Amino acid sequence: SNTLKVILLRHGQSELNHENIFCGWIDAKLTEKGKTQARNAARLIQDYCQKNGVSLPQVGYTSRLCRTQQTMEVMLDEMGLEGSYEVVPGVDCDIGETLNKDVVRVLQSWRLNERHYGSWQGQRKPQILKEYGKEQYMYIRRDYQGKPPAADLKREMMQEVNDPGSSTGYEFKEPNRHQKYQLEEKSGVQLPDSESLRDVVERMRPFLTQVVLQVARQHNLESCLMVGHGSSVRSILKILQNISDDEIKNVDIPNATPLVVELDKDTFKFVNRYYLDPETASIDAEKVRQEGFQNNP
Ligand code: DG2
Repeated sequence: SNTLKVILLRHGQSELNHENIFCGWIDAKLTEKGKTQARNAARLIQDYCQKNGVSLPQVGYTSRLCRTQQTMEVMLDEMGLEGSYEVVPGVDCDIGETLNKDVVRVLQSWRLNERHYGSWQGQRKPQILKEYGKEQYMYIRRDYQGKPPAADLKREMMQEVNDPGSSTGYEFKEPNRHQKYQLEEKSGVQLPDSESLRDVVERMRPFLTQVVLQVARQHNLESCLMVGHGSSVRSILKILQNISDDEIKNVDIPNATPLVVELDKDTFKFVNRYYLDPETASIDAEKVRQEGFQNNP
């Protein structure tokens, strides 16, 4: 076939998705439901590849947050690739010159991280909706330029969920993110304390065009697998499909629902895009949109 298949999905349900809490760069884990979702996603991708004569992805990408890494791991295990993949944390483009055909290479990059949700991180969606009102709430969540107030970085990382002793029921500790993002800081990357979707698109674009697409070209790949987040997946779609600043407001990304973006192999022009399970995708996308408007997600 003449197209490159970029297989794209958001991680499975995280502990904070489950609690209806804004997560952003907080490093929440998957719930059991999230893992099941990841296994289902892997099966859909396997069926798709088999039916269409596309080889399974040889290269995968995740963010530096563990919910995408866990999703990838569960998926690769489900595909029978347990033990035959290698994980390479990287800043930008260090995927290496050669690929071993029997080993899936998974590159982790901060550029695939979720949008930094500023001071909204760790806060309950219904609570923020009440504080800001419907219009501001949706503006900051979905407008291309919408940006929450900057975070107090001391509250950045949620270490333990479910601490009944703290006022929100959640305990924040301060292992500070310098520890986690040493690699990035050494390379001079300026890490954000709040981002709009525009900011995410700006940090994503060079990674997509200079790494993901170039690696596909260099190794003549038929497909690659990207596990991102709500807003990082929206950014990838915006770039690959050239969606307008206005239209992207209406796009919501459900958990662990694989989406294929077909690009012309030579020009990387957008050819087609489809969910592997379109009915579930549209129901679940609508639920994402409504988050905060009811207490139970
Ligand atoms: C969600 C997106 O991101 O929230 O940061 O809470 O994909 O990492 O679970 P993800 C978060 P919304 O923008 O959809 O409210």
